[in-house]
Amino acid sequence: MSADKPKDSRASTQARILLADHKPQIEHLQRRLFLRSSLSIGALAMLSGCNMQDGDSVDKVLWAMSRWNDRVQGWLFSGTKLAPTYSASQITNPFPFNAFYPEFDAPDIDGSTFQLEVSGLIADKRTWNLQQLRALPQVSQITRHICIEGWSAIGQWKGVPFRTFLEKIGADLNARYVGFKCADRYYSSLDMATALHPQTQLTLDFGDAPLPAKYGYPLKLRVPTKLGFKNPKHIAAIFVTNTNPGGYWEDQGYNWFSGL
Ligand SMILES: Nc1nc2c(c(=O)[nH]1)N[C@H]1C(S)=C(S)[C@@H](COP(=O)(O)O)O[C@H]1N2
Ligand SMILES: [Mo]
Repeated sequence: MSADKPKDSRASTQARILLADHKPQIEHLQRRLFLRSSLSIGALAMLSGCNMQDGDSVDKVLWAMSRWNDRVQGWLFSGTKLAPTYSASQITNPFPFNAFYPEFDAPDIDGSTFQLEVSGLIADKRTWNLQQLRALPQVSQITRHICIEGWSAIGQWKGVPFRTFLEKIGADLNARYVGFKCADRYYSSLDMATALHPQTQLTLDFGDAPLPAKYGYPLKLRVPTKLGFKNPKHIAAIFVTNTNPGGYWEDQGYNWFSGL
């Protein structure tokens, strides 16, 4: 499926029309069924079979489908599908800012004292400063960031292939999840296949300069195979675990897998 044209756009349009009377549910539906046509159609069938006046039962069905969706996508995902890449002339300028707060509230972090914490199922629990992270191999890529709120933008990010970093810290690559804690209380997590994906990047630069505060200084994770909310900015700590750590939006109903 191309990142530009989700196959289910017709089905989700139908869903929007059908659910026009159920405004509180619409936003959730869009978030949870955004990515998969089979689920959109299945959801409509199931929803029409349940009492649409009853917000609770609609919600239960959606949660069940969302969990099923995560499982199936996890089974199908090969870890090899590549997100499209773009040329420098296609870069979006200005690039949009997004967070759960306005831009002027973006955390102001001192890079000279910054220490990335690493923990969980890893061999080497020493912290990392920015100099050490910059001494690792750096790769640049131009990809599309897709936000669930309905916008997308092309940007260039440079950093350490995340697989390289996980290998450096002796992470158990058979563990199930990698979790992220951010300086602004945001948090998120990825399945290990996505963490090891060749395009998943521990990012230090936006364009040719260090990440500006609004885009995640000093460190973010760029995951072009996932929706924007699974790209944590201002990363303070990374941990490897077999228990799903959830995430800031994931725990409020956004589909956890949300990607290829
Ligand atoms: N720490 C942190 N990371 C975050 C968020 C946030 O609020 N805090 N918002 C997420 C969402 S929903 C999006 S779309 C992208 C926005 O990244 P940008 O500001 O570089 O466009 O960051 C993601 N990562
Ligand atoms: Mo987003």
